[in-house]
Amino acid sequence: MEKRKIIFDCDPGHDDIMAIMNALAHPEQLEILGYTTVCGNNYVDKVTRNLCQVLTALGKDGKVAVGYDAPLVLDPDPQPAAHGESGLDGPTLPEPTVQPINQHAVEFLHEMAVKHEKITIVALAPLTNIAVFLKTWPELKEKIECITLMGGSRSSGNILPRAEFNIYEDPHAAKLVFESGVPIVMSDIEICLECATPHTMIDALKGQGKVQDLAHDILQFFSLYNRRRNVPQSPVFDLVPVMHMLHPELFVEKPCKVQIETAGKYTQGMTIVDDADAEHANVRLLGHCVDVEAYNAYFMENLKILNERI
Ligand SMILES: [Ca+2]
Repeated sequence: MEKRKIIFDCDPGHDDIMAIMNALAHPEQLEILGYTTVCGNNYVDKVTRNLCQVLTALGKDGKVAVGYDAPLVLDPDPQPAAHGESGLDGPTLPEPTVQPINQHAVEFLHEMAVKHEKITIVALAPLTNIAVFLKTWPELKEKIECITLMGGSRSSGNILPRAEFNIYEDPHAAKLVFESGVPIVMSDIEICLECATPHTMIDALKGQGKVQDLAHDILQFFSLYNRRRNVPQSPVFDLVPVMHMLHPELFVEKPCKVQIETAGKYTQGMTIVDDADAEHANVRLLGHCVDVEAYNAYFMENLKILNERI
């Protein structure tokens, strides 16, 4: 099987790290060309440091290119309630020996798109970097196999009643990306909730190995919100796009037309999903997971595989 060349555009972020760990477990399928960071869950210096610390803890190198520290138009809106003051509260992490490269995220995306025949962008954060890249070099759109993103919702929200954070944070960037014509795979709130991970599985990670211990500490913090509400599982949002690349057979895809609300007083960042207009579809929506048990079994197995490989 030919390896898929991927770039993570991310704001780590507890769930970003789970996505990255699962991809790192399968270098035979996914070749990580690098990571671009962006302001999202927290400011870009914090999320970049978090990523570099985790890569250091895993003994992994990687090209980390720092991106924008604010959305295109709006002001940053960090989310310490969800991710803590650091943007990745919970685990104890080493001082990073991995350091960002001396190249802006958008320049790095450009270089990779020029250099490789096809790249896939795994977008786990507000879409600021990607929007600027597409706007600056529209001729390189055809080099992007797809943008597989965590963002949006059909009828729910996690920042507003009808808006998901990544799209809400930079709706102008999202609009540019969704209207770009580049193939998009969308993992929205609903599919992420469907694939939520039982807290019993998170608890059982402790003592299984170095990687599992780190994942345990990250997920313990991330699951506090639901644990306090006596909900027995938590969504690990950003993991879904990676699991879809590794196991597409687990998902039912639906072609949809998706438009972005940029200006609504109550609906900033709302994704208007029209699943009745396949003719004008700009998105393959992951509409349903056919085997959530298998999904979470693969999740745990991937952590084990990564532990054996570091
Ligand atoms: Ca994220």
